[in-house]
Amino acid sequence: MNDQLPTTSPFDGEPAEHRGQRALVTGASSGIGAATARRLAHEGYEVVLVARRRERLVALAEEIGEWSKAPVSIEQCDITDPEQVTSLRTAVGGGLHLLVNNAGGAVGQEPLAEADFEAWETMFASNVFGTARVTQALLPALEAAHGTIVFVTSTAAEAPYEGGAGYCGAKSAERAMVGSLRLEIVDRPVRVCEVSPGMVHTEEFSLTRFHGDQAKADAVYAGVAEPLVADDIADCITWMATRPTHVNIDRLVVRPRAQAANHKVHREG
Ligand code: 8X3
Repeated sequence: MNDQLPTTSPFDGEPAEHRGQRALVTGASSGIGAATARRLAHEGYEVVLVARRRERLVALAEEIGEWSKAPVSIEQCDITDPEQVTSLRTAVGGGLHLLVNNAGGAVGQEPLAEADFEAWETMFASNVFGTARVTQALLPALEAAHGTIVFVTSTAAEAPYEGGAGYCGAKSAERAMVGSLRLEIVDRPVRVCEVSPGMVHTEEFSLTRFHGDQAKADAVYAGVAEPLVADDIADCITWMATRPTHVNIDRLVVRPRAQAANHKVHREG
């Protein structure tokens, strides 16, 4: 056992007893996904952590397992690989109460005139096709449990910005999927929700976007007194999921106070 791991929940109050519900979080290895897994575990969900990086999932499962009263498990899966998604469906089996479609992200911020279409393919593979495949694969299990799906989109889907054609396009496509799905399954007992985060300072989002260039990644948040942190979005997701089951929160758009719009960010100094 790693004695660096916390032995108490990072949240106020005792973790809830196991509520007999199971939640699956994609992209759980860092950022919003990891924060959401912690929050849901604190609320008493049995959490299934899904991501490509097994060692990160193991460390997070150990951390949560130190204090959570509900079981936590891991499923290594690259959601862009159809065979791995099929295996995930088999591993999950029946009865899933909550799916958090968080895996995805941005790669590059070039103008269209200089766009790297391999980066676009990477973005569409995870944010759009991978998310669609996971949703399709797990829909029967969600329906069996009268479950909820929360898609983590982005304010990139609210309005395009310069250099965002690929990412804004992918997140807009994901948003369209959310809207279509909600219409298609209105007669079934599954809620379809969306959280649309603005500027969230996480370990990896901007670093990935700028191909590991830490200075460029840091510049995104420069002078912003309080960008959102991953747990702010995890808090929103947990709130949406824990409303009474007849209440469907269609979409929450969440930005830091200093970001009034994609283009309007107050920076100090
Ligand atoms: C994150 C928000 O502004 O980088 O999805 O597109 S933004």
